[in-house]
Amino acid sequence: MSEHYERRSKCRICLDPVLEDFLDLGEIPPANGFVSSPDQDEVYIPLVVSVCRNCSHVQLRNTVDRQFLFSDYPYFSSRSSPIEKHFETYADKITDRYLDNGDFVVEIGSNDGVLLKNFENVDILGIEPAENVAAVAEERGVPTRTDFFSEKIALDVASEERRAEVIMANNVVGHVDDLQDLMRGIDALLTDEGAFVVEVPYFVDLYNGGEFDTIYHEHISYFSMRSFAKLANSHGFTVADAERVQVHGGTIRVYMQRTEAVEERSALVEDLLTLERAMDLDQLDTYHEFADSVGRRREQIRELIQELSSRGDIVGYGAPAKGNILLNYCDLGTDVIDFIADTTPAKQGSYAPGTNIPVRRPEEFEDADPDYALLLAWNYRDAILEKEREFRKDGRFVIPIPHLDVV
Ligand code: DWN
Repeated sequence: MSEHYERRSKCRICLDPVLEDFLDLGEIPPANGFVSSPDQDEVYIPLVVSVCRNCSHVQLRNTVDRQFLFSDYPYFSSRSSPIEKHFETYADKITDRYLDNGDFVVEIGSNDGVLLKNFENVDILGIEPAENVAAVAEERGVPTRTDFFSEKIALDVASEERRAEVIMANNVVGHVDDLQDLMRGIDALLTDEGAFVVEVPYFVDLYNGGEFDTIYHEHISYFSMRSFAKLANSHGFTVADAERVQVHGGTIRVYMQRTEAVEERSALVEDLLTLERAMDLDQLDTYHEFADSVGRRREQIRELIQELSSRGDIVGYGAPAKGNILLNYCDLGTDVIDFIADTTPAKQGSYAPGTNIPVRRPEEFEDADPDYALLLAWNYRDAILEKEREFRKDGRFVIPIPHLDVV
């Protein structure tokens, strides 16, 4: 075991020791590990993806120390306006579907309070491990406990406050190594009729879109509906409903309830299980073929960027975690990318992990007026192409994912 990560042998859902590696993205620093100087030492960690030969759950071979990853976190959900809008709609849906005045709502991994701040007439509590991010939530009036969620924390909250009618976890459950402890915590904190609502990138979208850059050390699990059903059922819960949501490159939102509280499971749950079977996601060959396609995409991206850099200046647009995976895996550094522009003050003035490409304010993108912009935040393509109409009069965006394109 390294001081920063530990190699797993057992599947995190079925606990069987039958993991098979299928994709190796190399040794890369943590995707949100922005550094203050190009001379700063960085920790390179193997990024290897495995699939369980028993239950087909896709997951990382190595678990990185969560304090190392999340204690001082540069990602603030509110810095991406489309995400703000997404969570406003989300809060309305949860309120209409589950809540009465005075109910108790908890969010695990609540970041800067971007979702909880939208709830009214209910008691709210965020649980967020990154102290710097939790402080922003508190400033905006979202009571936040700075902790990693666990069964112990759940029992503590339930005893102090009461049990929750709704617990939400958005882009968090994929970050959790001990899923069994997580579910025991949900069982301890949720009311008998309550709902555990989970939003994570959907593996079907990752697979179909070739979204290899969304694979990074923070994302331990890559969920399918089959994964969720198995995890829920092993703890007395059922996936009662689900929906696919177009954020972060394709997301699934699942609604879990205690099995005895579910009158009827929605048809979409069965439809997604059928879709996954039709994609042969229960076959090992499927994953090895996916890995081959990722290797081909890497070469295509490298060749295009090197060709374009011989014709003009290229800057990165957005400094998302996934962008750092793409740049490191495709070996694209300061030799071809001049800098990266990003709206997040915590990232501006830093250097991207591994490549040490400088991260600068959006104003410097306007001043530089480059020939090409590599859209690292491709998941916000429509909003950004609309916002940058002026640039596009003579500049071009390079879209790397899901289809390599120059627009
Ligand atoms: O799971 C996670 C996902 C959901 O969010 C977290 N582990 C970390 C984070 O991943 P990410 O960094 O890939 O998220 P985003 O939201 O794709 O990051 C977008 C980045 O681009 C932000 O740093 C903000 C920036 N941005 C920008 O500079 N201009 C975003 C927009 C919309 C813009 O116009």
